[in-house]
Amino acid sequence: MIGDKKVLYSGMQATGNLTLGNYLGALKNWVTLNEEYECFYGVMDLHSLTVRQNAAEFRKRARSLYTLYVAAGLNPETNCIYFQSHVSAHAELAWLLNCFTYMGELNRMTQFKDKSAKHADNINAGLFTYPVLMAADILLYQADVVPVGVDQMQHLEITRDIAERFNHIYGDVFTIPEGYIGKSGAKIMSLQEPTKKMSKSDENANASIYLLDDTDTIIRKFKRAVTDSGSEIRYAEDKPGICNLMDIYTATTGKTKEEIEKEFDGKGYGEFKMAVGEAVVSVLKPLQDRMAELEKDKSYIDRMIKENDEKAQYFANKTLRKVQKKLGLTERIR
Ligand code: ATP
Ligand code: LTN
Repeated sequence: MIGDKKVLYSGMQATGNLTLGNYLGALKNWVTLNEEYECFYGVMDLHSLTVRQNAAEFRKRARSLYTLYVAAGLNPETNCIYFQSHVSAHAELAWLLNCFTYMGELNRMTQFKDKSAKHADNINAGLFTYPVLMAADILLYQADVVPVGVDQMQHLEITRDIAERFNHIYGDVFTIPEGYIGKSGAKIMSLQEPTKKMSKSDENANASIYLLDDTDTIIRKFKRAVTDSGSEIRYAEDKPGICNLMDIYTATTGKTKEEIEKEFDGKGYGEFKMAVGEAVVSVLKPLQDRMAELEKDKSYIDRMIKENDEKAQYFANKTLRKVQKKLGLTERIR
């Protein structure tokens, strides 16, 4: 708790361009939950380093992600939006928590398995201990709730296990966080292979809608989206392509599956794809306009970065000092 509010923590890696999956699965929910909680949102640039980055591009992309959070509707004056690498307590707590995490637990993480298969030439220790750094992110701020897409729930479970293990030995040091999955958009699938999640690191650009794609590109990608045999717009297990488009339509218009089935009764896939494309454009266009505005005002974003770094450091260091003390590390002399 900070004041009388519960704490919300979340973040995204600064790798690749954000997709509609990131928006509907995460960012959009953050905005909805915003009022109710004291919120911290990190640009997870340390996590991004588990994959090789080009320094110049990376720097630009991380800043752009920060601005995108703001463009999506998170007010940096009332929410703490900051860069993970600017708060050294993240790396420090991650080390301490490494000593409370078992190899066997980390070995079970599906993201580690997936990413090792994808980057077979660079299976580094950071990729393996990635969930421990994520646990440190969350636990430093004593978060009550962590909104993420379904794919991150396993990392949230390990965070809870680590926190409970630590608390069991040292008393109530960490708040045990709960995951939060939004009602719709929890898992948006690839437009080209609808059994695979839409991912910003997908090599096929037609598989993902990027948040900064222009209108024509968005419509074209939806027109080309892989659909299933048959012609009915129906939410059914054997129609992963149509289900995904319906999920996207629900998440962008608020319409239920029944309403959509009724709306497109007797109409073909072509017409439905167009409607989904237009619904997505109407959600992304205002965000893109705001992004362009914000990018013109460098000094505003700079000021927000500076103020929020300090705020994040204050709360993070408070927890870190408590942990260090519990562990018996020698106290600083002031
Ligand atoms: P990468 O492809 O590089 O692994 P990613 O697209 O999965 O990245 P992350 O940075 O890992 O993106 O995730 C940011 C947030 O977006 C997380 O909360 C994650 O659960 C959510 N998210 C990512 N992809 C999707 C998706 N396809 N559907 C719903 N939520 C998603
Ligand atoms: N692993 C997350 C990004 C992330 C995160 C966090 C999310 C890093 N630290 C803490 C929530 C809370 C991902 O989305 N891939």
